[in-house]
Amino acid sequence: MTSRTFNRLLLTGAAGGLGRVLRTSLKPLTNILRISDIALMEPAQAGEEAVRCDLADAAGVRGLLEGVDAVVHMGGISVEGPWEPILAANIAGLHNLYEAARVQGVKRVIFASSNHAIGFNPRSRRIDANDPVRPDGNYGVSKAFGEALSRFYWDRYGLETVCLRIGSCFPEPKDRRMLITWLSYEDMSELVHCSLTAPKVEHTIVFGASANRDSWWDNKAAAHLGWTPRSNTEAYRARMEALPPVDQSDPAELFQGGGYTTMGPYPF
Ligand code: NAI
Ligand code: 15L
Repeated sequence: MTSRTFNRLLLTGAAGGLGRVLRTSLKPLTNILRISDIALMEPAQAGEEAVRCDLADAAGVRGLLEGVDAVVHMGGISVEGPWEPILAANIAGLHNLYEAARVQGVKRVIFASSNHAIGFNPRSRRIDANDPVRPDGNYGVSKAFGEALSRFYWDRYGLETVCLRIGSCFPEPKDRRMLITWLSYEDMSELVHCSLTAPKVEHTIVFGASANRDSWWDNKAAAHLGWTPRSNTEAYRARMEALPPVDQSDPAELFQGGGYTTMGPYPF
């Protein structure tokens, strides 16, 4: 018998920025942490299994999900860009993941969505999880797809998902916008922990920002996760506000998604 919550937890995107943080913080929750990425990962340590896999490879993803209890899905293209790689990793790849999870009887997926699923909301609006998606590019569309796909797997198959609409999760905020959108690594780890262990999540959408002074996002629809962010951006405010002034009429300054709203189009 074990006191750990899971026997085998799968972490995708384990070679990435957030995956590397979660690789450490998820360990106490599971007997075996299966880590996966298309890129090379640090070698597996005690209590880990490393499986290199392209999410676009359906057979590979079927094998990846074998024996897995729950998934923390961080893998995929994580920025705006041309359609084809996003289609392969974030659309076909996510479908592969959910089909494999369904076949395997996985109970819960924590899906890294993004604020770019709602990035075309003006900064003057405060929104919650019931507001419609307003993606701000190919990448945002793929995250909106992930939210719809996971909703379908809950309604049809009872596979629970928490969609994390992550703001900007880096060691520190990098610009004025991130004074509002920043999510500390500590708060991110705690959010994933709460999402995995809350007794019942069904299909939940939660905005991932720390307890910053200003916010565009209302998390009342995710209160059942029991997540309370503790970090904030006040220690960075003076430095960010001293950066060169921005053009307030630039769409990148008007919308929540920032610069993503002005990227593209890409060669077609
Ligand atoms: P990252 O780009 O550092 O990590 C993503 C990982 O996915 C990489 O290691 C990459 O090799 C892997 N990957 C890419 N294509 C793949 C494929 N076809 N098959 C398997 N693996 C593949 O991104 P980061 O910052 O760690 O973000 C993690 C997740 O959180 C991503 O899904 C991202 O979209 C989402 N997110 C992150 C935010 C942030 O501020 N860091 C904000 C909003 C969402
Ligand atoms: C994201 O979704 C990206 O993964 C990350 O690199 C940042 O661009 C972040 O959004 C953001 O909006 O700051």
